[in-house]
Amino acid sequence: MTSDAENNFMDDRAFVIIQHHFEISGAAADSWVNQGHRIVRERTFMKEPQVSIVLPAYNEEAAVGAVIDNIHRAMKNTHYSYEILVVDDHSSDGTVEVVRSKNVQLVERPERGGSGASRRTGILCARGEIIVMMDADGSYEASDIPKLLEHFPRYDQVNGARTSEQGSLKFLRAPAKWLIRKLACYLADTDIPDLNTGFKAFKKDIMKKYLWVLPDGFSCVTTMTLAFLTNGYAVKYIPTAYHPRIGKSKFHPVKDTLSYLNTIIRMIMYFKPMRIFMPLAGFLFLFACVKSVTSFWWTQTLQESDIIIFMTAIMMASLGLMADLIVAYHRS
Ligand SMILES: Nc1nc2c(ncn2[C@@H]2O[C@H](COP(=O)(O)OP(=O)(O)OP(=O)(O)O)[C@@H](O)[C@H]2O)c(=O)[nH]1
Ligand SMILES: [Mg+2]
Repeated sequence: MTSDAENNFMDDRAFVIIQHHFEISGAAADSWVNQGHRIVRERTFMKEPQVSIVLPAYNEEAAVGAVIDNIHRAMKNTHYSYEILVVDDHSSDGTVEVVRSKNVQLVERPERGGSGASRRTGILCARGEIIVMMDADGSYEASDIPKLLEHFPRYDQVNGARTSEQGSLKFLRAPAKWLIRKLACYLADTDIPDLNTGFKAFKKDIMKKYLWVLPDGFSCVTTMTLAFLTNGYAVKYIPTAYHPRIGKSKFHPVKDTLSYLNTIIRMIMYFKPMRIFMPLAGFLFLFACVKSVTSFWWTQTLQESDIIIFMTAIMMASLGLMADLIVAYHRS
């Protein structure tokens, strides 16, 4: 509760929720009941679970009930103890009522913050050592959760890589996603079969170190993957089905695609700056060489612009080295 990462989110109003959560998970389960929440199975609340399944939800009354039932069905036959946490963001439909009627924990954010902000809240409220995240819209297969979990503790993060694109506005989103994924693969220097899957499991302690970098919006899931990849953690992908969502999508094609792009650049700048600065410096250096030779050939002298491009290449390389030094210093 008092670590730096957690303190950073007090302005996020998550603090209120965490307080609330600790009340629930401590001895004061009665106060939870008094606040109008129903405890269906005490075990879920009183014992520390091994796995926390977090569902960010905004206006998902049509799907969230079935998603919760499917998760219970999938987890029932495993040896893991678990809890389900639904993080609601001031839904204006009946999401909260549906969630309250189920055997789960409901976390209500005091103000709407976005799916990423809700995921951060979910991470802070989760009691399990492993957190599973999925959408509350019925698009992911809850029956695949055990397949993600079986790769722990060997891997630090396991992602459900979708075998088909069934998202809303897929004709607009698919090419943009492909380009962004290719850029991310180059920058992170590894193959990423599905960069923005919302179906993932990870070790809570590791993710908590990177809470400060998780954005409020949809690109949060991309950031979670890149944070692990660029910091040398073991990330695995398993194929999973993806169905068209139930209910209305909250994804904004232009705003959210731009924020994905921004996220990738930001993550690489934070964790692997040389992957951006060095190719840029190399390109400028080569360009300056070719331009200088051409200038010399025609005018027997170098032009001012040739010197400026050389200097810019050197500055880029120096900036890359300095950024890398800062990253290395912080890691140490
Ligand atoms: N708490 C919270 N959850 C949100 C918010 N916006 C979206 N979500 C949830 O985040 C999950 C992903 O949102 P979706 O609208 O399904 O976006 P998507 O999965 O990228 O796109 P689709 O292909 O349409 O499913 C869903 O469970 C949403 O209910 C929000 O502002 N707050
Ligand atoms: Mg979805």
